[in-house]
Amino acid sequence: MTDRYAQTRFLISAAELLQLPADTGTEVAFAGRSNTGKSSVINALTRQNALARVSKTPGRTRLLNCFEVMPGQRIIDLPGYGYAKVPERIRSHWGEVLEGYFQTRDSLRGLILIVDIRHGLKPTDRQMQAWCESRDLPLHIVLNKADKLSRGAAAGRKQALETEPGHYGSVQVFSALKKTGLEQLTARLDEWFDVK
Ligand SMILES: Nc1nc2c(ncn2[C@@H]2O[C@H](COP(=O)(O)OP(=O)(O)OP(=O)(O)O)[C@@H](O)[C@H]2O)c(=O)[nH]1
Ligand SMILES: [Mg+2]
Repeated sequence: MTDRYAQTRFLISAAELLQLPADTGTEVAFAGRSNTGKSSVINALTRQNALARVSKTPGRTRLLNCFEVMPGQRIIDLPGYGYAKVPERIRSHWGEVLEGYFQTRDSLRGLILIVDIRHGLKPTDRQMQAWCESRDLPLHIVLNKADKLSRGAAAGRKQALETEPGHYGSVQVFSALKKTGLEQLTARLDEWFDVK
């Protein structure tokens, strides 16, 4: 496994699309429901405990947090969707920002969808999945928090998802807590970042 993701550094937190870095090079977005562990997965990947903020309070990531893996190679930690306690006004604002991001970002090369393995894909996750498929955007689904299930049960969840009729996207089991599944995740990112 390469160490290249350990070099990742924080670039900028954008509240609006206009604040994002120039839309050049290659970008990979991490999306998913609130509290599924997007920030924790990024920290595990980069082996930095506090690069992306982690919180026990769902809905913590309110900004598009941009990280640079290498010049021209970025990771974006997106705010989680589906957290009911976020006021409607903010939720609809974020819906628009996220939609704008996905519709306009030319450098977006792939989407990492973080899912709580215990809960599986929820309707908004399904929408993201369908959206990726309609665009031919590569999708990698990370079933996180696998430490909460037995190994067999975790493998079963993965298989059930992969064998759904019309399934789109690669799938893996992951635990940000135990740092398991990192090799598969880095292999997929290496593909998108065109690492030789
Ligand atoms: N057991 C377990 N807990 C995890 C794992 N990954 C994240 N968590 C916990 O889940 C909670 C949410 O993690 P975050 O990384 O903040 O989740 P997030 O998806 O970035 O959340 P938002 O930014 O609020 O959408 C924290 O309490 C984490 O410690 C994991 O693999 N296993
Ligand atoms: Mg977060």
